Amino acid sequence: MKFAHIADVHLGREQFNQPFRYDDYVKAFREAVEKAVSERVDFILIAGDLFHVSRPSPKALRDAVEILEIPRKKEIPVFAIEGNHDKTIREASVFDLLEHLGLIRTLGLRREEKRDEFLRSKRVADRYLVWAEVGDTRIYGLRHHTRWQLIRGNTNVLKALFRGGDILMLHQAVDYLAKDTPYQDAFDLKLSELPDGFSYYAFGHIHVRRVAEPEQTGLRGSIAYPGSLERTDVREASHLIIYGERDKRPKVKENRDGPKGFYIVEDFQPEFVEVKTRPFYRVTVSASSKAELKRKVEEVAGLIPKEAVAIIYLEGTVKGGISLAEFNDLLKGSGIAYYAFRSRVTGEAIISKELVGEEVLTDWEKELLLHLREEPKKFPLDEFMDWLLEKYRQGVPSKMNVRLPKPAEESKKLEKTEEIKPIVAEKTKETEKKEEKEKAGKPKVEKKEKRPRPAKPSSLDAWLGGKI
Ligand SMILES: [Mn+2]
Repeated sequence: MKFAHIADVHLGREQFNQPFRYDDYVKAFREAVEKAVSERVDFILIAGDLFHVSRPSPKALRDAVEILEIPRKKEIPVFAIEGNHDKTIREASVFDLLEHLGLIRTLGLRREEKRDEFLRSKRVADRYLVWAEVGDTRIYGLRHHTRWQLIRGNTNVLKALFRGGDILMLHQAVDYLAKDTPYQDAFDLKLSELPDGFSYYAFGHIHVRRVAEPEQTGLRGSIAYPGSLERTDVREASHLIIYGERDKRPKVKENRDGPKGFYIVEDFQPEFVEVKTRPFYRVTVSASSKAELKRKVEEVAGLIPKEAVAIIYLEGTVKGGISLAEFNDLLKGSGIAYYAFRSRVTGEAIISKELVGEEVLTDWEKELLLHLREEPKKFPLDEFMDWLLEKYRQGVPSKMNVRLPKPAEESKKLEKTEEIKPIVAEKTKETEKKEEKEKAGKPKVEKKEKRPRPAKPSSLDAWLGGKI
């Protein structure tokens, strides 16, 4: 059994408002799918963010249809989940349309039962869990959810839904693999929160390539992120040029997170397949005067290939600071496909940003700032509101990614403010028992159903905060 694992395609994105960047994203997807098909895979997985937005343009949709026709003609099924960029709470999504055309099959919790050559369904609360079977390989998946939807009190929705199988496809950032990525302090799941018993964890969301082997994690299978198919952020640059204040000449090196592509997985072992992408240079030029910055920038331009994208950071302490307008026309004649300057130059007597961050802001304010700095697409308003409400529910904690309060703690709070009713005491006992069991490593989430509950009927909908 052999399959392709692709993630974070972001079709429809026109990076830097450059039409050629739209084409680059389409080309990368076409190359990945063609390579997968020529490898004669049994199926293709798309682990979220096929599109850059949940309502793609007709052009992006046409390109997706054209490319997805390639595996369909060879009768290679494509299984997909929605990512944070392309999920929707509307009743019908673009994924439904592609599914209707027979181009993809969407896995996860769905409103309707799905059964065909590959899809199987099981009723869960008021939804259907839809998974795929290819031969004797069982593939499960769930679209992107926020941490606050997945881990609610001591209910872990993932562990409740998934009790093992061959492949688990998710679009979430796991802390263990998020080091040195934008998700380092904003992960969705801790390693221990992943359901065990899968031979391969086909993940998306982190845009750089990462694999964690079973020996590292203690899980049955590897957790793998193929990374985005094209470069979505300067951190994913192919090359780095550093021209420091004391350097006689610039240093050029390849970025460890530079190569882009996807995995071909055989016997649950991922093998990286590179996809050709446009060179992308991240340049840092440091100097103590405007004239020196300009001279160094012109010198560096000779090292950047014409077809490249280049983001040039200007650094140093320059009297009176600089205006980027004076740099924007500097490389006009260079022929470089796209370049942009970012200034980190400081005038004198500026309070260190680090000092402000460390000394003045509380942890919760730092986290808030971190979220506000995110692109709205990456952290949409509805998720931000979820997050904010959850923080307030917890009484604005001071630690990042704090553990959610355990029901036992909540009960204690109740005891202080209200009369102790027998039912509260009973709940606490049961919760304690449950916690002991969890400590022993056997979470039994279905027990929750037997606990005294409010009049509202239990449903997965309620677990997920009314949004699936
Ligand atoms: Mn993405």
